Amino acid sequence: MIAREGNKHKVKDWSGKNEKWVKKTIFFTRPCHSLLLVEARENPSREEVNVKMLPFLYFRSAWQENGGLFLTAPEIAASAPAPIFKGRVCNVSQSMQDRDGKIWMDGQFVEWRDARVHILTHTLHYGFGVFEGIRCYQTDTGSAVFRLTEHIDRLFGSAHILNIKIPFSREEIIHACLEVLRQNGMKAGYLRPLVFLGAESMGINPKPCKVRVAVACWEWGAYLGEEGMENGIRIKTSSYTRHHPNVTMTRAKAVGNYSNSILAKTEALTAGFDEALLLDTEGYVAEGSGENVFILRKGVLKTPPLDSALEGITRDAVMVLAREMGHTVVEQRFPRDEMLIAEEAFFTGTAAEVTPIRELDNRQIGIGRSGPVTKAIQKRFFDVVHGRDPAHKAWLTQVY
Ligand code: PPE
Repeated sequence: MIAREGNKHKVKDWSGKNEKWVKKTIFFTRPCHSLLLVEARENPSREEVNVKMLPFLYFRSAWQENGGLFLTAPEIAASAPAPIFKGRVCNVSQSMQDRDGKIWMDGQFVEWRDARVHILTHTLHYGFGVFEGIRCYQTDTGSAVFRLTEHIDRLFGSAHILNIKIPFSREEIIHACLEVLRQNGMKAGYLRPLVFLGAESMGINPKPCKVRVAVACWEWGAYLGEEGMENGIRIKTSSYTRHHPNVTMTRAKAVGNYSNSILAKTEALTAGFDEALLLDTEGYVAEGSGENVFILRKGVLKTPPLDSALEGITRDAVMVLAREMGHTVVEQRFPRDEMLIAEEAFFTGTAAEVTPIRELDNRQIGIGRSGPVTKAIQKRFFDVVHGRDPAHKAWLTQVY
């Protein structure tokens, strides 16, 4: 039973035995997974936002008894007082390991909570493995995965670059991706295929280790926040340089490459920005920690060549769509000062989709919010992924 008095709510704690009053209680649900109770004190820091999972039945009765104080994450973003969440609602999430559902591992489905590896797993120690990130969207005629074949081709290409032989065929991995969505009843979400080395042996030489493959899926909202998607994000030039192709091979979407991304991302977040902009070894703009970058400069769309940036599949889609829309698109190096005086800028990525950039290093870019070209490309992109554009149906693989 949840009592309400003004803006205070009486809630049971995790054990269900003790009751206390909290200032603000917000419920939201993530279909297919457990439900969340977010309990926030007035003006807490982000770390103090206390996230607890409650059993489904408790939640359902709480919801009924409470007359529907039951919000989705975007609704919280819209309704929560700004100081409580500081626009970072989508970063409040439950543990990845403690969920209901199924994960595909080495050819079969296992219970979500049983999808474990041994602590001496080679990839955990040396960061040698490859992965993918793929999105599934709802369309008018059911759910569909965006550019599934291209993602699986890149996965096999990444493994080939690292000399890892995937013990499954492309068709088998494609089937695993579709089936994991079906087994979890997921209508829209993010797919994560991972190729990693097992725990057969320690030491740098990976040869004795078995190559293992997993595919998981989960709900993933706007990667850089709903607000960022609408109005643009603030980014900071990183003190970390993007990979040189002879240091880690950048065409591969390799696990180990992400130490560089994590360093850049955390540096940017700590400094109060939303994302990092990494420069290449020559000092030219390369990409974000998990996104490719575009600028509009003197009416021309520019994106850096693939010297050190990942060969993004969204980047490719956006180049195709922008050209169809009549824009000139070039793959050309540009320095960060050119980005400062660009008319518009945006990031692309599977997770980030098309996210406008409104500020770099505390300088406004263009009008300081999402510009007209970015908006039009973003709209076209969302039309395509949601199956509203017949010209690009071939990019969609039907799930249901
Ligand atoms: N660069 C990097 C470094 C990168 O990680 C991504 C994807 C891209 C560019 C864009 O590539 P594509 O998704 O094919 O358009 N980053 C993935 C991982 C994000 C994460 O936080 O995990 C993604 O978007 O799925």
